[in-house]
Amino acid sequence: MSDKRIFLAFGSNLGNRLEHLKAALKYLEEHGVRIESKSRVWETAPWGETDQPAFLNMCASARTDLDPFALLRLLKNAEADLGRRESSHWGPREIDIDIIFFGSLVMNDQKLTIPHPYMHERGFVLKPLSEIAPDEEHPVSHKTVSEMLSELPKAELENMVWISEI
Ligand code: PH2
Ligand code: MG
Ligand code: MG
Repeated sequence: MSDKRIFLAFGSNLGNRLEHLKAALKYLEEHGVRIESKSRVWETAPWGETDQPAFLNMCASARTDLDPFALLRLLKNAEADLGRRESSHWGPREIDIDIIFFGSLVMNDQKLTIPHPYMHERGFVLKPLSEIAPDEEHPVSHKTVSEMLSELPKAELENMVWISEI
């Protein structure tokens, strides 16, 4: 069994958003994902589908023995158990947990793309990620998280404020 370092992004914009983030971290700890570091929690303007409530977003690094598909299944189970209902692709959700990096793995499967295909465009991922892993390299572009963050359009970071520690 190989132990991999992974980075996850969390988001919630329905119900008690902070409690959803806390419950997600607890759920993962109880199911074989060892959380190693956590960013602060940021409130961010909705991206993609803009007519929906503001999100709370955060990132965490963790270690796991699970393979990528087992990890994806666990994240989907966590989302369902924590009360996530069906919504549109970029629509509102109680909790969303996405795989950003999985070691230095690169994969493009119908069900799972790693690294996350939009991570380099999203302030709500890169800003929290930069708090815990500024020097982590994207395995395809070889840019660090800090570099990707500095290349974002300014507007992408304007509508986000940090809310609390977690
Ligand atoms: N997630 C989405 C769509 N839009 N916007 C923000 N600010 N934060 C998110 O986590 C988010 C989003 C779909 O996963
Ligand atoms: Mg998402
Ligand atoms: Mg998701």
